[in-house]
Amino acid sequence: MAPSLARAVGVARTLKTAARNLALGRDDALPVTPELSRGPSHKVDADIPVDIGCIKVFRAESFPEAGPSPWLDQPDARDIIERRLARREITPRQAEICRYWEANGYYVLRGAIDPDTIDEAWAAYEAAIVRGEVTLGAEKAAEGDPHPGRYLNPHLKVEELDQLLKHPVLVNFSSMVLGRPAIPFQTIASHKGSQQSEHSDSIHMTTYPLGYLAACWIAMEDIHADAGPLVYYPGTHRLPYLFSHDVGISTDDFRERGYGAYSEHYEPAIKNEIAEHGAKPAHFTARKGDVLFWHANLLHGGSARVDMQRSRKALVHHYFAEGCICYHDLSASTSAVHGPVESLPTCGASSPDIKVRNQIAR
Ligand SMILES: O=C(O)CCC(=O)C(=O)O
Ligand SMILES: [Fe+2]
Repeated sequence: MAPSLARAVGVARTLKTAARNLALGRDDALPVTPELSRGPSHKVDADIPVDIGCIKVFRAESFPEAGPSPWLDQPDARDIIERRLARREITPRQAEICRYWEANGYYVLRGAIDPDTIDEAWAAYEAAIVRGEVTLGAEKAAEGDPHPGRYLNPHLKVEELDQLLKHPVLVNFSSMVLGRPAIPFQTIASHKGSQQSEHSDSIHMTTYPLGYLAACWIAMEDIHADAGPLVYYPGTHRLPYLFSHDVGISTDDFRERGYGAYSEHYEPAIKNEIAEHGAKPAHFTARKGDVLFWHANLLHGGSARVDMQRSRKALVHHYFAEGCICYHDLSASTSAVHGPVESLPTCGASSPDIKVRNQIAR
């Protein structure tokens, strides 16, 4: 393509995405853009209230089996979508997305972020690496692997990535599917395919009530099929949630052996689930700026890197919903979103629900 034509195509694409972003950002009958500056919250919006200060062990089995489930996980989600559409609380386009999400547990928003925003964000990340503010490990997948490893929470170091985490299209989409304001939680930047075994993010970031986590994967460049694209299994969000306790990882086990215990127990259990249910993989071969959103329990991972030379630049965002307790089931610890452990309210300070408190503390 001639440079001037390429530039014109680029400008047209940017304008088209900007127009769509405006529409998506504004078209938000359901989502409410949260106040992003808010500090840690301990208010829990659940059918059975739980006092965060009384929980001794942050594991799934410590919490009551209680909802409410996110609106699109409810048995009558389809009817709720149609009712909300009829009341004009959501647009026909949002209804279509919600129906798709309910059935498949993911959604691909093509061209969600304009290429210029992507390039500026990635350039800022690279500049932080050059300045030594972000240090990447080698994480070599094989001899001659030319690409560096992943970085957790780069948005804390790079302003442009923090802006992207708060991008209205991403926050509003997540708020819409969660049915509550989405709060930015965590980011991961990668230059290459992770080849990470299949998992549900809910074992890494669990919420009470369950299901109030949404993730998105932003293609920071065009993603080739040989680069080890994200692999995901449509419909698996409906399988039962699997936690450490369910696969025989005790708190001591994780403390002593860490992710060795996870690889030994959790990963094969997930592979079994996939095989047993005949779940079919899909691969996110994307154009720069495309975004894949997925449900708290959708099984996914990093597929094999066929061509080690190919990069796979991406950012993953995780958002959780307002009014949840977030914790790390494997290590049985409360999430940093609630602030330091010392700052958690003391037992009895935040909830009057004595019955549940006794049950939890037992
Ligand atoms: O990027 C990948 O290959 C996997 C990322 C992932 O599973 C996650 O961040 O939740
Ligand atoms: Fe994941």
